[in-house]
Amino acid sequence: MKYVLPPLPYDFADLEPHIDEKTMRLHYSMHHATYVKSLNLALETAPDLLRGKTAEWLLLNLNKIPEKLRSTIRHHAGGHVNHSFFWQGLSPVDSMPSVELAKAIDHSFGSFEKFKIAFEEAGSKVFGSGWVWLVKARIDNDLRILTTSGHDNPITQGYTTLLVNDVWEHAYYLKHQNRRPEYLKDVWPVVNWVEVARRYEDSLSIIERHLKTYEL
Ligand code: MN3
Repeated sequence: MKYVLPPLPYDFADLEPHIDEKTMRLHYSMHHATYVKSLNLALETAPDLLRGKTAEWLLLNLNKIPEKLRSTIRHHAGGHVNHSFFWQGLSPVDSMPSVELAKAIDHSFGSFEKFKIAFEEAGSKVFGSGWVWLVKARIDNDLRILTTSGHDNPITQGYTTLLVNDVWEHAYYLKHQNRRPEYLKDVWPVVNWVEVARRYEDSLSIIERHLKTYEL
């Protein structure tokens, strides 16, 4: 099985002016495509056990990957999973959290506005390259904001991911240069809340899928 770059659900220019066309074009066609290409390359020399698995499976089963390939696969599989998830969570169409999701956000953060401020703050503070996430904790169903460095993904720590923003410089440097907090604020109008709500509502089946993934 070859990993493939998933089609973008909108055109490069559709998220303008919030995310500019040139950034989208480079980010998807160069950065994400390179993770896919490098992941395929790394798998060429991997044991048969690892072939035909989803990129998510690889992240959830890093202990089954030979040490000499582990950090390469962790990086490129993470880059592929995170970017695929990121694109799906954006949309040029205006949307709002569903009633259920809005209630959960209010419960965990006090209000939607407070949640957004906390998410922006967490994203601003990521040192170096990484991601800022809204996740649901499996242990108590609470929503939390987490950050990961490199291309690490909270699914490996018992969380279901709902929303992510990419805070690697390549995600914003062309338009915002060093103003990462401004970029984090700019992205809100293009968040696909319909997709975030779907992930929230599907979180139980997503957890089951991950648990099964561990057993394979
Ligand atoms: Mn990126």
